[in-house]
Amino acid sequence: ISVKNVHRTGFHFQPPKHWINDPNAPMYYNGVYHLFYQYNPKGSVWGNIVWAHSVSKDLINWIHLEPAIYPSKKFDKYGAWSGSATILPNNKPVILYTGVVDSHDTQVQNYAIPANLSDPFLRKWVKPNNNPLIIPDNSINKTKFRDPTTAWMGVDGVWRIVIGSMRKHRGMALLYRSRDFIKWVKAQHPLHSSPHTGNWECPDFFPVSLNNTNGLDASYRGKNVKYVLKNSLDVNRFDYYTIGMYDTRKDRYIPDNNSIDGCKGLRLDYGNFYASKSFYDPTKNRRIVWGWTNESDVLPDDEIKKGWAGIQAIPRKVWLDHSGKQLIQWPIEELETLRKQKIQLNNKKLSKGEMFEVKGISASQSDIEVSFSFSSLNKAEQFDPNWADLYAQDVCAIKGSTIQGGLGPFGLATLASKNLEEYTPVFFRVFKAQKNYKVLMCSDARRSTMRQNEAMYKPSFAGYVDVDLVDMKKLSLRSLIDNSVVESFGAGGKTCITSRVYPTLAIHDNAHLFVFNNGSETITIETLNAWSMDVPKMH
Ligand code: DQQ
Repeated sequence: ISVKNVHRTGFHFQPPKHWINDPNAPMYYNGVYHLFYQYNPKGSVWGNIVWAHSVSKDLINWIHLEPAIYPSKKFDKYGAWSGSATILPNNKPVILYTGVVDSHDTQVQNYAIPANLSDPFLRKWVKPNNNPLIIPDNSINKTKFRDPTTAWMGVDGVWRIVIGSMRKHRGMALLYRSRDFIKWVKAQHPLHSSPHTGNWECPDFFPVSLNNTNGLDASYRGKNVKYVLKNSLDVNRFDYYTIGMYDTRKDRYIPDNNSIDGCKGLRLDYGNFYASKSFYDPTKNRRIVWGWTNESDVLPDDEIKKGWAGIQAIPRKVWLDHSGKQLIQWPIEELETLRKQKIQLNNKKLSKGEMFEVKGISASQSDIEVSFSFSSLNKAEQFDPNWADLYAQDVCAIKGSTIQGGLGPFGLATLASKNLEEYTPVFFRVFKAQKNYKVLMCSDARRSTMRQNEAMYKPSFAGYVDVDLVDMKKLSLRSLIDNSVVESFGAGGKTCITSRVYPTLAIHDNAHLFVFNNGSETITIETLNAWSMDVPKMH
C-alpha cells in the first residue's frame, strides 16, 4: 500500500484526491442529497478554492460532479468561500456564498442558482449579474465578513440570514433582512455577539424541538422550540454552540444563562471537527450536521506526499437533549447499512488492569458500540479543584489512560499495534468533585503513532459528559474507526470526540482493538457489538 493510501479513510466522505475543507450548502432537493465543499482542484494544501459538488441518495454512497461554483467574476475572482443553501417556497434552491474580490481578502456575499432545475443533480449553477448581493458597510471589517447561513423567514414574510464577523475581538453574527432575497439590509443589531471570542466563522442558527428528536426547518415557527447558535471560533478552530431563545420581536438571539459563548462553552465535538453546517432533511424529519475533519500530520509535505487532505465527519443527526441544556448527535442511521461481519459480547467483567482483544472484525475499519456498567461510585478519584479552570483536554493530559485510577480509566484502545507501541485510547474516567461526579471522556492521540516528528499534532482531546451516574451506573460508547480517524460518541451522543491519527504499525490487517480497565473498580461490559465496515461507492 502506498503512502498515498495507507491513511485514507474507507467510509468517511472524501473525493479521490486533493485538499478539502468546510462542508457547504448541504441540502436535500427532489430526492437527492447535495454536499458542496471547499476544495482545491490543483493540490492537497489550502488554495484555489472552489465549491466541489457531490450528490447522494443515502448520504453514504456519493457521486462526485464538476465543481458547482468557481471564481470567475469580479465578485468572486479571488475565492468562492463558504456558504449555505435555502430552498425558496416555490421549491427553488438558492446558494449564498462569500466571494473574495481582491488580494487583500475583501469579502462580499453572492448568490448562485441552478441553471436547469430539471437536471436531477443540479450540475450547473449560475451566478447572476446582479451580484454581489451584499457588500460590507464601513462599520464592518471587510476581511472578516463571511459564511452566510441558510435563510429563515419571519412571520412578517421577511427573509433573514446571519454572516460571521468580528469587531475588536468581539465575535458577531451580523443580521441581514430581505423581502425578495436580492436586496438585503443590515439590521441595526447583530442577531448575537460576544466579546473576546474572536472572529466567528461559519455561523449556523436553527430551531430544535423541546418535544422530540425530529428536526425543524430553519423557518419553523411554533411553540416548544429552543434555538441553537453555532460558531466556528477562528482562535482555536473548534465549533462551539449555545442554546437559547430567539426573541423574534427584537430579532435577537439570547443564550440561556447556563449556556456560554466562547472557548468555555459547549462544543459540537471536542476533537478535530470544524466549520460544521446543518440542514433540515424533510424526508426523514431530521436535522443533520456535517463537519470538516482536518489532517493532523501538519507538515504540508505530508499532504503533498499523500495527495489528499481533509475528510468530512460522518453526518450526524442532531437534536436537543431532554435536559434542554445541550445537543445530542448520533451518526445517521444509513451508516448502519455498511455494517458487515459482526461480533457480540455480553456480560464480561473487567477487573483492575485487565485488557482483552476484540477479535473477528476489521479493527482498522469498524463500528463499535459498547455499554459499560459498574456497581458503585465509591472508588471515583477526587477531582482536583485546581483542574476546574483547565480544559478537559488538559486533565486528560495529566491523567491519561495508563495511570491507574478508581472508577476508570476504562474504554477502547483503538488502532492499536499488537504490542501496544501505538494506540488511541477512547475512555472514561470518573471523578468525585465537591458537589457532583465529573465524567471525563478522552480520545488520546499521544501514543497514536511511532512516527517521530515534533510537528505532529497528537492532542489528548477530551470533554466532560453530563450524565447522572448516581441514578444509572452505566456509560456507553460508540466509536467509528476508519484508518486515520476515530470518531466517538459518549453516552448516546452527549459528548463527541473525533481524532485524526497516523499509525505506522496499526494499519489495515495489523490494527487491533482492545477493551481495557485501568481503574480499581471492576467494570462490566454489558454488551459490545462490533462490525467491520464496508466501503461505500464514492466516485
Ligand atoms: N474556510 C472558508 C471560509 C471560512 C473558513 C475558506 C473556515 O469561508 O470562514 O476556505 O474554515
